[in-house]
Amino acid sequence: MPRDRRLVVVANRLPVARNRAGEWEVSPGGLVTALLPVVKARRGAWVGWPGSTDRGSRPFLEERVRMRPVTLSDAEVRDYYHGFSNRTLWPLYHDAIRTPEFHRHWWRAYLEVNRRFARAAARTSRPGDMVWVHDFHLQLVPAMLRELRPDVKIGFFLHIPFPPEELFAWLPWRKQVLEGLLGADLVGMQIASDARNFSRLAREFAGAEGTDTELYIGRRKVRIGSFPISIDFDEFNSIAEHPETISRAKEIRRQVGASRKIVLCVDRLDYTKGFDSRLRAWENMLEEGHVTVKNNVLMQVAVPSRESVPDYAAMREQVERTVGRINGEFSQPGQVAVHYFRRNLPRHELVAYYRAADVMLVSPLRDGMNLVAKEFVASRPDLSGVLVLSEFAGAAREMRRALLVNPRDIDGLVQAINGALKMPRQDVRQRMAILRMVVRRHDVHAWAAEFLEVLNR
Ligand code: GDG
Repeated sequence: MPRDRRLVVVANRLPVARNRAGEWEVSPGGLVTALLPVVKARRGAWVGWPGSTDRGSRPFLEERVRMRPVTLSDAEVRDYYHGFSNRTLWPLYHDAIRTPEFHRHWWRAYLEVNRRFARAAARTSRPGDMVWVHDFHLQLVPAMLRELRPDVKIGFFLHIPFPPEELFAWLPWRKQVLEGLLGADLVGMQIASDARNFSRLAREFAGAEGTDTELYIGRRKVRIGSFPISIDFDEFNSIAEHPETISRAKEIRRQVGASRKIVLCVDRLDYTKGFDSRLRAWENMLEEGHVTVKNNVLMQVAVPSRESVPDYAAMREQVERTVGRINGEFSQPGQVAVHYFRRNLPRHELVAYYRAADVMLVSPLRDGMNLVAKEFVASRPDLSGVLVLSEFAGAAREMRRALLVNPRDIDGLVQAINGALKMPRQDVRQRMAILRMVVRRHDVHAWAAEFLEVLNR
């Protein structure tokens, strides 16, 4: 890890939020866990939106990090965040699973808010700093910041997929977005195909020249690379080994019926996560007698998200209807076919569920990486549990010893879940040991260190 330069992180959200008592508290989540210690170690800074309720805009010191809040008006939250970010870019970058909407007033808000972030980043940075900009909300910031501060190193990392030309070309502002990203010295993507898509589009629409890993804008070099994000392996592993977690996992198993095998799913309630085909596969398995409520249960933890976006509300209703239909058809007194939790579980409780599961089913239709798959294996020091993983999650590129599935193929899902439930113990242990080694070797700290090492070159 290069130690010489100070690090400024620029992300949609600050890493702290006010709790009920009005005090700042570190927000949970992989990105914050990964980056906050790095920023702290470098006495760096973080630029981000403090959340809708807070109007204060003065920089403050928290967690030994200088926080610079960027304030947004209600109209900007509506147009930049719920609109352009969540209803234009999110669906477009996820294979247009829902039709993206294109509105010029949303774009104007995106432009304006990106400019505000760039100005805040410019004011926060000192000559020679590394500025690391994150995610699809802020794709214009690298070029805007370069205009203001050509004396800093600029990195950008995209947490979601970068689409191929057939989709990206739909975007009326495609050239501006590419030029925005090309303002960086290093553009990082989750997997190689995202990086390739970006490089090709940059040559096609933004006048860049060069190869898939090194582009030139005039004489300025922009590096492109894939940096698969990861998790804090040791943290999950040690929570999983804690006696309280072990006894809670046993209790969960007892509560659902000690002899029943648990198939677990954990997702944000998002249409990219593949709820529908996964539930239909489970229904199919019950209908055809591959599984019975007496011996098996599907547990779905679904964390509410983006509830003000109409597609999300509609999807939630559909998921709940399907769960109701399956339970109506198959549940028995004291034994439901699908346990559905629409809530955010505390971290240690989540790990107890990971530990209690026989099969973890992660079947997004498209996902930049998917941290749940990595968290599950980190939570299995007992070397049991089988991971069934969608080919369309970035994580599938590294986690080759999972049972890989096409999430749209119901028969394929049925076969994979069946295979996982019946897998011989020796095979389960071997696969899990390899998966754990993969994630342990490349944890989130290695991810951040690799990105910053390349940026620092
Ligand atoms: C984006 C990209 C990429 C879930 N339920 C609970 C809970 N979670 C936590 C998980 C995990 C996180 O939420 C979800 O992360 P994912 O990676 O699965 O998905 P996105 O939210 O879509 O994240 C994705 C990621 O960015 C990072 O680059 O991998 O592809 O879409 O950490 O643990 N946490 C707690 N209770 C829950 O009930 N505490």
